[in-house]
Amino acid sequence: MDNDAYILLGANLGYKKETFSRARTMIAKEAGMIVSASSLYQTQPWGFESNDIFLNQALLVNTSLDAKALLKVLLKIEETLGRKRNGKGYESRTIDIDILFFNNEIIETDVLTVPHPRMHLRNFALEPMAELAPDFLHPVLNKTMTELKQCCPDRHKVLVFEEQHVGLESL
Ligand code: PH2
Ligand code: MG
Ligand code: MG
Repeated sequence: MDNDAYILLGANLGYKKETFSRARTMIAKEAGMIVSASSLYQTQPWGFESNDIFLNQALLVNTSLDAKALLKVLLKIEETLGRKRNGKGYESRTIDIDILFFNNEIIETDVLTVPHPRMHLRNFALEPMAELAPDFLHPVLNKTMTELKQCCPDRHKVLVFEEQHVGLESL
């Protein structure tokens, strides 16, 4: 059976736009078809101090993998794209690929929590999600992405860096 996964790319080190492009290519090859993509957003670091601004983008991926297998693939792609972890707290990174939603499922295992437990507190996740899927319902909070964005108290700045255009060839 096919699954719809909303995932979020994030990076604040290196050639972020280029890294995203490589990540999308690898996701399409190893995880499943990228059905849609949000604009690229420039976002202030949330939860830690850094002068390195983030780039974030949400994707809808149609995948035959289950959530655990998808996570494994995404972690491998992170590693290939130079992700280093020190294991404690938030830190700057070349790429982070998080599963925000997996169908309407609620998943709690030792390695994975879906919906992402903090996505509703973060403009950098809500803005791209509200663009991509404004009416998608958070299966735990029972609010749409638009509603969550409107009631989110986060004041970190989020700016469109590069708009997602519909390709001319598809018009
Ligand atoms: N990811 C984090 C912590 N803080 N801030 C922004 N702006 N974008 C992120 O992707 C991000 C963050 C944890 O993964
Ligand atoms: Mg993250
Ligand atoms: Mg992560």
